[in-house]
Amino acid sequence: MTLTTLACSCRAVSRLIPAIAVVAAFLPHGAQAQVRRDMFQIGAQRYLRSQIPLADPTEGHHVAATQGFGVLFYASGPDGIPKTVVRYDAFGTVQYTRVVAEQLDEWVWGQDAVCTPTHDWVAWSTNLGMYAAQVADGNACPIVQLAATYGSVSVATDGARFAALARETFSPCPITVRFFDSQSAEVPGSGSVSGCVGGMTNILWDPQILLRTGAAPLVTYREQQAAAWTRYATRAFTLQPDGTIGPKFTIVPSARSGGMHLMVTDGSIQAFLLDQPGGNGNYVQQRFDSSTGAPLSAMTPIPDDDGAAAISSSGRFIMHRYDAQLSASVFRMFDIDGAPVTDWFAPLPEDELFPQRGVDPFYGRPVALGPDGAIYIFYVESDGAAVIRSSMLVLRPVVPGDLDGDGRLTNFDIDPFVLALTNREAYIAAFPHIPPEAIDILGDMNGDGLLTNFDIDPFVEALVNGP
Ligand SMILES: [Ca+2]
Ligand SMILES: [Ca+2]
Repeated sequence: MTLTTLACSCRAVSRLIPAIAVVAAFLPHGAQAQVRRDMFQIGAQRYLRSQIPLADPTEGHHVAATQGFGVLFYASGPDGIPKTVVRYDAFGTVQYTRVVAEQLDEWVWGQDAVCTPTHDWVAWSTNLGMYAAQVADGNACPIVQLAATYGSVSVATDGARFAALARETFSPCPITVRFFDSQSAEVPGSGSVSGCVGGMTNILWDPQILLRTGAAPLVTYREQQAAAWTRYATRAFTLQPDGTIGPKFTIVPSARSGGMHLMVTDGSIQAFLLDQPGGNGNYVQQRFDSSTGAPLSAMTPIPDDDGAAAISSSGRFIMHRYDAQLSASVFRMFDIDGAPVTDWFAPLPEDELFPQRGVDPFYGRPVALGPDGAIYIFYVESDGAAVIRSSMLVLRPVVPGDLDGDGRLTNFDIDPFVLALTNREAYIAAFPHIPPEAIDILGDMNGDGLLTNFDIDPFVEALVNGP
């Protein structure tokens, strides 16, 4: 199919497919629920919005994302739900649901997860110890015990290997770090550390393992300032191949408290620090060199936030807060250096999300932002005592004309475009990963909401000259 033959090969097709459609999808624990998909606009960017209710409401949760995929890791209390991983594609379709550990009278302290196109790693802490496991292609690999008591967990990947970190809460031995390949085998000589590492104290909060391509792994942490419970410095050290630690260096010496989120983006560290005491209680953002701790950007206030950040591997990040006036969780995206990319937006009015919500306002968190710009948000509705309902929401940027669904408009979209226009049943059979109700959303080039012959000329125009 060439551009010349494209326009004349298409016969008249006009289908009235509702912009909002409802389909069934498989959900955790064998139950079925309704997936709702429609269009959503944030600024000039259109999104395919997929809302996926969870069959069993759950509270504990972690969300991670990569190109094309997002992972929800959730668990609940002793009377609750096994620790479970659900992988969604950016169209909101469940790829698999996998229980990684049965519930054994454990309570869950913390969770972490990383997501790659082919492997997901999760780590969690319970009263019985800290654990990590890989989930790949729908199979759960053996569970690794990182430590025998509870504490903080962190997992990371550089695409080739995975690292899991555990920090025991009451142990003088601050960290355990272990490295694994994509088959869950421990990587020999990779610098795995178990037990005490030299020169550390137990004043080490929120340690995170960061993997950098072509450089030694990094552990970042908050170190309490002497005699000041609420004041911390953000520091880091490298892990050497022999399992020893390199020199510690300071990233943020200032006396700032509260949450901190770090991730390597293009070899830099993205840091979020709660600007108090003395500040206004909002977060500030700054990037640092991951080898020296030297600042790479000015310290930028993030206005009006009160929520945690989610950072994409592209360096973009998203903040979250509860808007009492809207009675809704709102989100805002920023570029790698803290400039707003969007205004604050409510991804879904809460009355639409939870029509029978309880007396407590629902909250929407956590959130993950993929490098493809897809946003994954896990919503929970509570009546103040228990979780009543929970729901996954996926916002996938719509690239008009992207009928093969890879997130870009290229020549590979010509044949799918023609097929969707001329034979929708054949298109649905050829592109099963694309929800049928998304065809008009993806194929509509002239803004009337439908894929018709009137979209041919704008499609060719966009392909030749860009959107
Ligand atoms: Ca495409
Ligand atoms: Ca159209």
